[in-house]
Amino acid sequence: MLAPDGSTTRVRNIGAEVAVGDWVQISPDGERVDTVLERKSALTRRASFEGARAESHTLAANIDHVLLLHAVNSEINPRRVERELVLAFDSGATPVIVLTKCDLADGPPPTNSRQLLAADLDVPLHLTSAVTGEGVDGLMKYAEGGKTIAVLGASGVGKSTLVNRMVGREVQRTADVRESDQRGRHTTVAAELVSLPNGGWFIDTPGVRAVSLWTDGSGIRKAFADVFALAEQCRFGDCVHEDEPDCAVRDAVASGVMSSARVSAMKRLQAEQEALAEEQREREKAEDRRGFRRRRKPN
Ligand SMILES: Nc1nc2c(ncn2[C@@H]2O[C@H](COP(=O)(O)OP(=O)(O)OP(=O)(O)O)[C@@H](O)[C@H]2O)c(=O)[nH]1
Ligand SMILES: [Mg+2]
Ligand SMILES: [Zn+2]
Repeated sequence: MLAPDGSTTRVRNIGAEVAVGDWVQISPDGERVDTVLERKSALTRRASFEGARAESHTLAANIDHVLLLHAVNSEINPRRVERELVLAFDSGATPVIVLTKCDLADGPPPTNSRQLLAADLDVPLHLTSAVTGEGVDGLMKYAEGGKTIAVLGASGVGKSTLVNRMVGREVQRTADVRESDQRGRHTTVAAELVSLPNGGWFIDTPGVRAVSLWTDGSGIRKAFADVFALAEQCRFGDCVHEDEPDCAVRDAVASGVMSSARVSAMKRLQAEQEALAEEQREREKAEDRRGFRRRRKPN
């Protein structure tokens, strides 16, 4: 943890849910975290361990921009980018798409969201190379004025190499990807807050395998703003774009204006969000019942 003079200090953290980037109050004896101050934004996903009930995992807190990193020398999966955009919009920070390793590009890399997602989104897209330095200054500006940027991406896409390049020396360990499939080795194992030369901050994060949603649906509305704009023209206000008459979304798919894969992806994410909401409601009910039994138990 960082003291106001810039030095780091270690305290025990008993019971408090703290993420990298949080502001905390420490007990007067300097021993433990007393309070975690309210977050202005948080990059949160559903915990990914097997069989997990609805639990959240915050990767980084109090961030201004989330950089979604993808390497151009492997195929970029638009469905994964969409999921990451939902997560990033839900965080309350501003998403930025970053295509890394441009020095290794076979063909011309996509230069805008339409080429990548078959959608015109108001999300900036940067091409970078940590080897040549191309595009790195363009990312630095997101941290100007003491701002915080966090990165999100699969292992091996170059998150730690990017922060090293921005700092100008090796502050984070990096490792080669597997030659066969370009996968990384999960070199970064915990999120780290790194200070940048321009006064801003960079939160390096471990590679994320599966991006599971932790959302109330608002991130989906923003990440699929194009579909939602079309849906305004559907005859029914609650159209789910299946077999309703006069559905503007299906018409747009039929005429080739809208990608059908994109609409299907949106529906899958909405179903995932609804399942999560249902799980959370069940859980709250179960907790209420337990609380009720405890209250009734004679002491
Ligand atoms: N050619 C080239 N290689 C790069 C670039 N950026 C990163 N790499 C290489 O990609 C490999 C993985 O980079 P890392 O920075 O460790 O990847 P990471 O995203 O931090 O991975 P995890 O910590 O495992 O999540 C290293 O061998 C880097 O040298 C780049 O712009 N160009
Ligand atoms: Mg790393
Ligand atoms: Zn419709």
